[in-house]
Amino acid sequence: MLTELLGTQNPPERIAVLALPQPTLFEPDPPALPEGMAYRRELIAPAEEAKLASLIAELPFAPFQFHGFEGNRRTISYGWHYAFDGSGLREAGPIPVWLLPLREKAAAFAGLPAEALEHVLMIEYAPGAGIGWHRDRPDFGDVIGISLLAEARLRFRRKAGDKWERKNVPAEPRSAYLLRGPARSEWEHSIPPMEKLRYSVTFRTLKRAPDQL
Ligand SMILES: O=C(O)CCC(=O)C(=O)O
Repeated sequence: MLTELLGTQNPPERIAVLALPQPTLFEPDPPALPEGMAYRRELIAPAEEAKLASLIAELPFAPFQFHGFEGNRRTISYGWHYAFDGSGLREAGPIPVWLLPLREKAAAFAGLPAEALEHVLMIEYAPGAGIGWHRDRPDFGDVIGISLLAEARLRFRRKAGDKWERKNVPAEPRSAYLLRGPARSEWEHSIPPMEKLRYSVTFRTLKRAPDQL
């Protein structure tokens, strides 16, 4: 469980899966998305991706912390930060100004006002880093993920009796995905260890109690 969440597990069957040829992306058919998920190719242009990647590379990333253990991906959050050390959700530094145009695009894609995306988590997946099976914290609402530099295989699973129903969605560089509804609340997702450097920029809304609105 712990190694799954940290994304550090590397059993032989995963290596075997990675050695298979990459799926042909959306050809001939788009992949079946979990209900509530939306996907947008080329949310940003290659020049914007290159500029963002060069700025993101300079950020003071730190290894992902989970109850005293370290994952092999590195992260940094703005707006709000969720700490897996019992302290939970805390305010973090403001979202960098250079990320605001990306937030505008993410919000328009999700049909939300940009200010609703109060939190951003940036992840650096060096080769070998992934993320284990999880659903995002219930403190958050909608999740919009933007992929930079390398394609990831977003794996989804949910319990169906004593089996798992599974779907795979390629998250292409410059694309965005939205997790809402069952894709957010019923399905777990994970990313197997990357072969090449990938950055993800994940914007989330906050779920607030009515007296905090
Ligand atoms: O890198 C991604 O696109 C997924 C990130 C993710 O699942 C998470 O931060 O909870």
